[in-house]
Amino acid sequence: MNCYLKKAEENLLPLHEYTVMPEYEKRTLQTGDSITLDLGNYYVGYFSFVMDWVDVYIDAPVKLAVKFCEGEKEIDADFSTQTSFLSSWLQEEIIHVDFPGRYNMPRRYACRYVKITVLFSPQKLTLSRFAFRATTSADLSRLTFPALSDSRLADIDKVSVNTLKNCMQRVFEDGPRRDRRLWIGDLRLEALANYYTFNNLELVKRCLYLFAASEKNEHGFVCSFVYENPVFVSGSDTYLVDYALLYAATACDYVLHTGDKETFLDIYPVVKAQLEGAHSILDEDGIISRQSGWFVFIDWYPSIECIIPLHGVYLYTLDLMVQAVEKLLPEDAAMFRKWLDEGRTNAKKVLYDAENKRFSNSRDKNQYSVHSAAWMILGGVLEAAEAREVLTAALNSPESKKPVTPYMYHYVIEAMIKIGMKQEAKSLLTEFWGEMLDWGAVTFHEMHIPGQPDFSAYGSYLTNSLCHAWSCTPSYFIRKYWTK
Ligand code: RAM
Repeated sequence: MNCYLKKAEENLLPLHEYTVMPEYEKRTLQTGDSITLDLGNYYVGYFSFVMDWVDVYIDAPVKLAVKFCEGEKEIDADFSTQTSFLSSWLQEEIIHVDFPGRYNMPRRYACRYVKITVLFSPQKLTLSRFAFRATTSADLSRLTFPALSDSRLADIDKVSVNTLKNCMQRVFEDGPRRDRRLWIGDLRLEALANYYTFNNLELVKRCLYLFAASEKNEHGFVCSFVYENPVFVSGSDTYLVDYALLYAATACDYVLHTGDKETFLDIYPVVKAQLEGAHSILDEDGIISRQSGWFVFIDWYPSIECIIPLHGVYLYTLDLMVQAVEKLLPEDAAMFRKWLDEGRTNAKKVLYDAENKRFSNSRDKNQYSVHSAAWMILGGVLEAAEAREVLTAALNSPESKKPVTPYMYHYVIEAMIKIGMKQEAKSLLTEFWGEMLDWGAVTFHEMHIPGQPDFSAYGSYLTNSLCHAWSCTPSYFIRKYWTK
């Protein structure tokens, strides 16, 4: 076994389990009847129930449709007519229960509501003693909640923590209903929020090792996601350059947070290779160049152009690398510092439109976006005063493309804090994440456009993930910056 994989396995700890029993008033059911259970919160785990006969023994299998719903809208939606290319993630089973007694459903589900419809029963029956065995690798006994005078922020913090808790399983999953796997972009944000909440360091270590063990492409980039259960599979040939860089950023955050140099140095060859890979694809102007295929993520905005944001991710990661290796590996730190200085100078020269105070360039079809402003600021291309003007204009302009994911909003908020817009950052966070609370969220969603509850990048709102890892970072900001 690959030695990185072995270390990943050594850091796999048993999951915590607890059973949730929803309230339900038992009644007699027959063919055609439906019941809906509300677990009272969102959980990830395994469902079971007891079926019993009423006055006549049930002498043939009972056919049930059991539907697990992340949100209320799924309860009455017809999953069978869903045409989204992601529709097999919708959680609905047709089961046959042969005998009275407890029935354990074998698959893992992620939901708040469970709807059961009796499709056929030869006799009257009852369903009762519902039990949802929830799992998480978050140790709830480690969690404390900060005293916040702003109750809206306190509510946002609670829902963020709930989101993170449910995504923390054998790995930091992106979404426990969809895609149920370890993606780099999600991992980085979950790890940050985890440091300020559950502080499960083994889980971060495990995930860092899993990517170190993954396949690499011709530039040395790690795969953007891996599967680890039941077998380790890395790839599907997805190599996103921004995610590869953010793998290095995650390793830097880890060593800066924990001081665990041993783990960092262990994976360092892979970490360093991500920066070298990005440096090797700079064009003649010293700007990261476009590669063939699906090569960068940034956000789910349908036609977002990515070169400027990606160059910002490169600079941002270099900056973190300098901090992480300054004392440990001074020669490498000097090399990263040089690349960073050159990268910033080139960005300002080539990608910045100083007259209009915006980042836009033919490489990105002159598209104007909040994404490019935020990432260039995180890359340290502008001084704070000018950066404030640029970001404020991009956020307020009717012409600019705006993010559609909490993932990208995380980086917008971080950029604001970096350039001294702390108050504005807090208001934006409260407004953006707060609207999801108004829509009834008990976990934060994968995508969110203010005022457009049905938006989806996947052809159907139903296949959006309603408990999505990358949405959990309000807890990071609140606990790091806004608690007294
Ligand atoms: C989707 C998921 C995941 C994200 C990738 C890029 O499949 O939302 O969280 O990291 O896209």
